[in-house]
Amino acid sequence: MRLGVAGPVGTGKSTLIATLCRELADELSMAVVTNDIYTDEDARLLRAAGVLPVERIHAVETGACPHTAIRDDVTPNLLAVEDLEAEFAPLDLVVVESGGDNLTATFSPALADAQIFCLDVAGGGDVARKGGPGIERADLLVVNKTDLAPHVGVDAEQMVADATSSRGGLPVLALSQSDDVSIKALAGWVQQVLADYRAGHHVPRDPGPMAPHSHADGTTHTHEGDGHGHEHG
Ligand SMILES: Nc1nc2c(ncn2[C@@H]2O[C@H](COP(=O)(O)OP(=O)(O)O)[C@@H](O)[C@H]2O)c(=O)[nH]1
Ligand SMILES: [Mg+2]
Repeated sequence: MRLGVAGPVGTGKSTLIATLCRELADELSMAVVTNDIYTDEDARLLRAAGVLPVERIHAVETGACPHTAIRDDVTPNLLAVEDLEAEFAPLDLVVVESGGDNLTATFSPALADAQIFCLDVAGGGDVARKGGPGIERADLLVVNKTDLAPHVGVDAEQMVADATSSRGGLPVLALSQSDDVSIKALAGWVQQVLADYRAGHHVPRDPGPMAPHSHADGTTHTHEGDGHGHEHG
C-alpha cells in the first residue's frame, strides 16, 4: 500500500513518518519516498533518524512546483516507489511525503492508495475550520503537536471538533510526539487501513484538486484538469 502524507511545511510530516517507521518497521516491510523542491533534506532527516535502513529512503527533487509531482505528473514518484518495490520486494507499506508548501496540496489516487493530511496547532486554531480538499477529504486528518497548544493559545480539542465537523465522519487524530497513546492510535489507524486495503475493502479517495495558488516568484496557477492546464502569470 502507498500512503501519502501531505500538509504545510513544518507541521511535522517527516517526524510523523519517522514515528510510523519506528512503530511499524518490525512487523511491516517499509520504505519511504520524500519530495523536496531543491534538496533531499527530508530524506536526510529520516535517514539520520535511524528508523529504517538508509537505502529504503529515496528522495525525489521536484523542481519548481512540488504539487505537480504528487498530483499532475506523478511519474518521478512512481519510478521511485517502483525502484524501492523492485529492490526490497515484497514491501508492505511505502510512505510518500509531499514537499508541500501549500495548505491545499493533495495526492493523486494514482500515486497514493490512502493519504494523511497534517496540520499543527501552531498554524492556528482556525485552519481546520477554513477547510480545503485535504482537510475535508483526506483519509485521516492529523492535528499535530497538541503539546504546543497551551503555548500558542490554541484550544486543540476545539480544533479537532471543528475539523471533525467539516469532514462528514472521516477520522481526525490529535497527535503529539510526547503523547504515546496518540502515537499508538496513529500506528493503529495505518494497520487498519492496510488490513482493509489487503482485504480489497479500501478504495483510494481523491480529495480533489488543490486550490489556485501562487509561488514566491509571483506566478499563480491551478492544478485542475489533465496537468496541461498549467497557467502561469
Ligand atoms: N512540540 C512538538 N514539535 C514537533 C512535533 N512533531 C514535530 N515537531 C517539530 O516540528 C518541526 C518540523 O517537523 P518536520 O517533521 O520536519 O515537519 P515537516 O516540514 O512537515 O516535515 C521539527 O522541529 C520537529 O521536531 C510534536 O509532536 N510536538
Ligand atoms: Mg518534511
